[in-house]
Amino acid sequence: MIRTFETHHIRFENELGGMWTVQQLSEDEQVVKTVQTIVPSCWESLRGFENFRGHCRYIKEIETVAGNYRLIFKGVSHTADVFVDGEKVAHHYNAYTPFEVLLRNLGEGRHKLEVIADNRFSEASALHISNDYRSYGGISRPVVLERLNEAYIHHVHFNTDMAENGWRLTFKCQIDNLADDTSGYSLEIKVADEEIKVADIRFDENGIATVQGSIIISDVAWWCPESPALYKVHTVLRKNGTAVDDLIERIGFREIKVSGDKILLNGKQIFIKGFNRHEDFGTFGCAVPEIAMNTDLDIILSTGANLVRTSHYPNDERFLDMCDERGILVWEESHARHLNAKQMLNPNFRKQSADCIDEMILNHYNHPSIIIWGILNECDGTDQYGRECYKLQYDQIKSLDTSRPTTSATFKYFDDLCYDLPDIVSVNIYPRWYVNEEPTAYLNKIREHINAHGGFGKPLLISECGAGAVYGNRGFSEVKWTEDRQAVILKELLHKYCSDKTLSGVIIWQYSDCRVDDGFFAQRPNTRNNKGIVDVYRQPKLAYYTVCEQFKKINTYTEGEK
Ligand code: ADA
Repeated sequence: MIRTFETHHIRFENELGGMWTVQQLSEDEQVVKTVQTIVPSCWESLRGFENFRGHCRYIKEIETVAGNYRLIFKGVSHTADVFVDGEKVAHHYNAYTPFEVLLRNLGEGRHKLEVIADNRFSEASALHISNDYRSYGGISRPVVLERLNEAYIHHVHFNTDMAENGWRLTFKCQIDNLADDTSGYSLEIKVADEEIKVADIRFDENGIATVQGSIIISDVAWWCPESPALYKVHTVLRKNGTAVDDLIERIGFREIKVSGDKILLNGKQIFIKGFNRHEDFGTFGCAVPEIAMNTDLDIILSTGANLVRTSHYPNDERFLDMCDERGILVWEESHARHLNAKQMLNPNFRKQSADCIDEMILNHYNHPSIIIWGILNECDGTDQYGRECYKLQYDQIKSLDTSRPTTSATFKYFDDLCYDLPDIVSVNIYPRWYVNEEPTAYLNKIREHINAHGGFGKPLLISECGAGAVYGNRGFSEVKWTEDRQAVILKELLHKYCSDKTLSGVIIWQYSDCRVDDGFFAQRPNTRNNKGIVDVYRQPKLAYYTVCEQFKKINTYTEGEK
């Protein structure tokens, strides 16, 4: 499945799933072993590859008629080099964002597609470093082959804003032209019984046209957690009246705003109660099967939660589609976790971060479930260079999307120099786990500092709090790492923080246990981050029931003033 809904009636697209050949390569490029596998998948799912950190060659033969094609990789972990018939056609860094390559005038017949996937750590990789989650290896998300006409719709973004007599729907569409003939093109956009027509499209010297506009639509259902109404938007490109390409996107009529220290969804103040979720499932690694994505949302919704934070990277768009459909709010964040000052000085850091933000927003813009863009989880904003990095990324996000608030989760509460930069201030705190502090007093100390250093008057989120437990480890002693202790800690945290009307929400660390890189084995039993309320196979710990009890007491909409 490419998306959970059909995205084209006219354009030909085909998912290059099924069997691929995988060659495990040695450091000197020799083939060590060759197996067959299903794509998408992680190679850690394969016998003999469970702990492999290196590079592999994926091979698939494709057959085409003559024409222009676009290859789209939804995710290759973590660095990809792509070859078609032996010619290198693409390079991409980062497992968590899509990339594409145009194959112009591809001949009729069979073609050899090769992808070198590499999950090694080196200076070439500023964001995938040994971390408290595993950087897996493989073609971990779908591969799509599209056949294109001479001109095609590259993408179209939609904004929905509450207006006096309904909703203002704003669109911005990019059309790419691969031929010299640029005459006779027009566009039509159909949504909710409305149709927008744009005639006489003009292309620039690079063969790119940008078409934008807006209309007021009055009679539509709103998108909200309790009623996530979705509308398909069918954009059709015509040449001299004949339809030559199309793109179906899906939107929700909703508005997210920050007003003072409140977060407003469709004009109503909300309290976020959520989970941090890594893309990780047992032996499937980050290539979480579609059914597992949906059952994750079943479990998350069953607790009374209303948000998922995509800690700490952009997620698979099929999961985001499911969040759109299920009414789960999303804080999606660009890829980074706990990079110190030295790691942020890696010469690749700024470009790799900027590319990730560009690709995240380009591809995920239309998801109504995404209400917050996050960056730089627990990175270093305590000196001027770090602050400059944060500011660059916040400014980049605002240049791409002004419709959503920004934030970043800090753990350097008393040294952070960036509280004036984001729309929402977020803190990762672990009272009763890493520090034996009383939760409310601990938070108040931090909040006092934030208010005095640029964060006053902004919404405050607890972006992480929680405790660890090894699944099945029970005991009267309630020592740390027992399920009993995890449940006791979470009960206190959620009772106190969910009743704190000065907060805009609490996001538990974390939803499920996940595998971590070998470098973290010493402080992570079974080389896993065990702070999930379910284990890697979604078996509930005692804490699951505690969270259900606590979250279900709290409404998503905050009645009255704080
Ligand atoms: C940090 C970090 C998480 C995780 C957590 C933990 O807050 O943001 O990724 O590592 O700590 O389990 O300690």
